[in-house]
Amino acid sequence: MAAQGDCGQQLSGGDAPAASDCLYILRSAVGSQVCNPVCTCDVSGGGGVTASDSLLCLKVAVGQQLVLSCPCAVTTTTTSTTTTTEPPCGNGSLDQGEECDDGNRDDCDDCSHDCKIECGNDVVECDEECDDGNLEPGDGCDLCVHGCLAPFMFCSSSAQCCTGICDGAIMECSSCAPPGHSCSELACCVGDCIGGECFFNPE
Ligand SMILES: [Ca+2]
Ligand SMILES: [Ca+2]
Ligand SMILES: [Ca+2]
Ligand SMILES: [Ca+2]
Repeated sequence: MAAQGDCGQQLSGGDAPAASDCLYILRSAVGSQVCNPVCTCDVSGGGGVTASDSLLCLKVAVGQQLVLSCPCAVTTTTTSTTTTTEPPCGNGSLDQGEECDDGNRDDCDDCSHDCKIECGNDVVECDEECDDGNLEPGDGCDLCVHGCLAPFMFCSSSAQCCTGICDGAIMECSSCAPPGHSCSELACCVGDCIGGECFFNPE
């Protein structure tokens, strides 16, 4: 909505300039009035206040659909709404292309500055002991902390295995005792437990 002081409206406060406003512009063009600010009388935007500005004003005042374009920040009808767009990453909600959004742009808090999950990206960073590119446990790296090895994972010592032992014959963690090993704590993988030791198919 236009108001007094808007483009062309030195006097009136209506939606469009009134004839009295246009007369004011004409007087200003001939120097008998002073527009304040001057730009509000230059309704054509042509630079300077002229008789043609008052004519354009008059056309609008009588209802012609013409656009007044005063070269000042104030305009007749446009109200500009300023929308502040927050940066999508760091706004706390998951937007397109984001793996996470923890509401900040900091690294090393599980969600990186560019909204990527830090653990599981196959890059050892921050305070990660390891990063094997996944979040699966049992493969030696469990949520970026050194972890134990699940059965059938390649191993070099039994201490690495989550359960059971490292089967030295195949170098895999085994949750059962292979032949030749003690069956006091683990059941035999194959064969029978005879005298505390696993024997494969003794028959
Ligand atoms: Ca976001
Ligand atoms: Ca973060
Ligand atoms: Ca990582
Ligand atoms: Ca893993």
